[in-house]
Amino acid sequence: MGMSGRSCLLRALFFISCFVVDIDGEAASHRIVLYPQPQQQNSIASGVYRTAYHFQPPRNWINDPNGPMYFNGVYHLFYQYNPNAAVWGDMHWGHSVSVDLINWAPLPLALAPTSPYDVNGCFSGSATVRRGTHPAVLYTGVDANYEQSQNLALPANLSDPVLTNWTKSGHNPLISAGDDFEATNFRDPTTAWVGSDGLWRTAVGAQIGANGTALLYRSRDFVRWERASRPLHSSSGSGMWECPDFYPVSVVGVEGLDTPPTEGEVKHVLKMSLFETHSDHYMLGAYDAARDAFVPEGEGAVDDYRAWQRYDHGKFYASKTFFDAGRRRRILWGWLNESDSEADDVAKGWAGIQTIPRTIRLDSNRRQLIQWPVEEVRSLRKHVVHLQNMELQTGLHEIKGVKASQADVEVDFQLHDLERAQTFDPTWAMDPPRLCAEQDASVQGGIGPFGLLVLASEKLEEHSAIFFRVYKDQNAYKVLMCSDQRRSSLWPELDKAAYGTFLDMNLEKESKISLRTLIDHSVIESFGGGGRACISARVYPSFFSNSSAHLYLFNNGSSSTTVSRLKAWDMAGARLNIRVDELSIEH
Ligand code: DQQ
Repeated sequence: MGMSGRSCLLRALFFISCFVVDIDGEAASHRIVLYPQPQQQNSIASGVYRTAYHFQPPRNWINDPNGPMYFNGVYHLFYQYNPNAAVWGDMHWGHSVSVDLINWAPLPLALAPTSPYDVNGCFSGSATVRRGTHPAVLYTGVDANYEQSQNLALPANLSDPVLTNWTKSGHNPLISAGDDFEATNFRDPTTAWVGSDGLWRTAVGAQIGANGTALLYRSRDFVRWERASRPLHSSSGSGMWECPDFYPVSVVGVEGLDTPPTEGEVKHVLKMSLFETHSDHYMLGAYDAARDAFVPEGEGAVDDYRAWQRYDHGKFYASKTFFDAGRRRRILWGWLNESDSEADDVAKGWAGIQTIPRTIRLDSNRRQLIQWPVEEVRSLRKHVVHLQNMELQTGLHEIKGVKASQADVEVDFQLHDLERAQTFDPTWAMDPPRLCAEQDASVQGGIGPFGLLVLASEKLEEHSAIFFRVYKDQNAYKVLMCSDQRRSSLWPELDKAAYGTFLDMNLEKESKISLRTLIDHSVIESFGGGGRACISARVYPSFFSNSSAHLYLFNNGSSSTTVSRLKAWDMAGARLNIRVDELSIEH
């Protein structure tokens, strides 16, 4: 097929996909049932959307990752868990352990809301491995008046290799709210660190007036804590800061760092989860140890959260990092909520998953963080489809031979004819998701849109598009990355969003844009530009119950691009709920 034929085909397919969506919506509201119809199966509840290799427990609701840690050769992942329902509430700490971050064994609940100070929930918190030998978790308790305090729990038996049981401290509650803020806005202590004075520090999220803040507390014995006169950091108008996270990153190497180092060639990261927008933002900066304060730099120094950077531009919240002392890396986990309705969650009996654990480090440009799935994920790769130096002209190219609902796809797009890029309108910089929706995959451009159509039905009525578009700005090229779920499913009442961001990269120098997308039934987790931008999404294609998914490369730009390399792997399922004795724990 020639180029114009492909172009026609592409336009036709996009047209059909829009048309079918509209017609279906129209028809749905005027449907007349002449004969009794078989009950339509609620496809959301059918089980096909459960993940094969993203962490989730067998049933019920989960949200924030809590207290992740590496201890004695075992990875611990705790998480906010409602053991009795697939909706938020009655918060416990669930607990699973792993030796490879891929296969997990569930343990009994680590924390339950049984004490007066946490009777309304054991909310989020962090683990600290004190002196490398004594793990402790600090967590938020919510009392009968919904007032929040910070509390301590310790392993009941340190010689148990998986730390099955946890005991709440008899000194709880350790830290109560101050008089200058609402006790209902005081939660989620960080991993603690020791200052040069030998005192422990932890930061707790709070809201004072309209200001989001990470309050700082110090302690000699981990039990008696005093509030510092200044917060670690605060900002005006950003509202409640949930789940703060504070850690160093190396400026010179790729190794992760443990929380204490304040000297040497490091920068510090302060992350906060903004309650009002349900998005995680971070700032790069320095830790001024003398003042015990975080000093943001660059865009973080602008006192407006819209200028702060984001870990992920899609569905991603309440994340937390930990230092993996075994492999000297820092690992990030985030919570991916569902995009369906609460009624759907109840019908399917579960809600919430965790992202793939991602290593996190500073980019060589020192301006942003780079995230990448932990290398252990590669152990799940099976059969591979490989393409090299393929000219991707305007049109669609199906990637056959891979199970498209459970795959890991890596692709490099080599660009040429950059001068054909569309001219950039500076107002577009304000709202990349809107730009992704307005200039979606069906809107022809100069350089791009090109990328992947994933979880696509045979006739493309349903698909999600992950794509790039290049614009020519005054002195540089701008690269837009989008993940558009608006046509991901014919099921109504889903949150079908278009997400997007600009990639901070020098396209003239690199001339190549890479994309890695992890596809896992209802998850699309994408890493653009080698992990400079991430977008995670949750989708529920309606065709899943009776037909299999397709995967395409596409280009809807007037200029061709070269797929210099594509590898798409079938992914094996992780074993997410094995018995502890099936883990090979080395003693
Ligand atoms: N989730 C927890 C809180 C935290 C919030 C409650 C963030 O501790 O602030 O489930 O999602």
